[in-house]
Amino acid sequence: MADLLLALDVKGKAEAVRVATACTGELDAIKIGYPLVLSTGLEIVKDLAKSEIPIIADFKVADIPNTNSLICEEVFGAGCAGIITHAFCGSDSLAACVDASHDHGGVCFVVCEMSHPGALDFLSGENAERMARMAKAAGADGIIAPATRPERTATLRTIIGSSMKIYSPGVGAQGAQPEDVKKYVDGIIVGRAIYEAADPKAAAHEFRVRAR
Ligand code: BMP
Repeated sequence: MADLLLALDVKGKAEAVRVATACTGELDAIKIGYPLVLSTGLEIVKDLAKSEIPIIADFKVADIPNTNSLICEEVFGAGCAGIITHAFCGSDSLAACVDASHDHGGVCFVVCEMSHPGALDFLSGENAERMARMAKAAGADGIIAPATRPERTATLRTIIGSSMKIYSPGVGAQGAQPEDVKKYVDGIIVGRAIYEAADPKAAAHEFRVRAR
């Protein structure tokens, strides 16, 4: 049984609030990222907070430790419940992100293997497994692993164990189905297949039911 996270990659407050409001009751969390936040500012977090579900900032943080900590300060200060970081900058940068998240009462998820085909160039295989071990050692709350390669997500699950969560993108527009990964993960991340649907609530409802 997996939760449903909406990847709200729309532009502008009106559209973001329209989709989030339409999906009320069907979502377990909303993931926001650069497309939305660059078009609205972080104030959008307060507008989305009305939906009373956690807002996770997918900023794929990838910098030196001090900068990572400063980014976390802004994200959690704005009201987010979680942040998504990269691990490839090294264990000190990763630890800064995890520690700052926990200091602010939030959670930190670590990108290990990405869902798109180009991930096979670098963000996959041995590198992904190494980053999963790093995420576990850093005390991260979970990892991001691909629904498009469920066998890889299953492998990463064996590395992190059951005490950490896995959120999995790639369902819907990228071709994966909830049934492909739901037994390995704690949540599926769905964007376009919900926010571009004629009836986002109905689409979200269907994904939620299929993820259960
Ligand atoms: P969509 O369902 O529209 O393909 O959106 C997927 C979301 O998950 C996007 O926000 C994307 O940035 C994110 N994502 C992904 O697709 N693959 C990854 O490996 C990591 C991601 O964060």
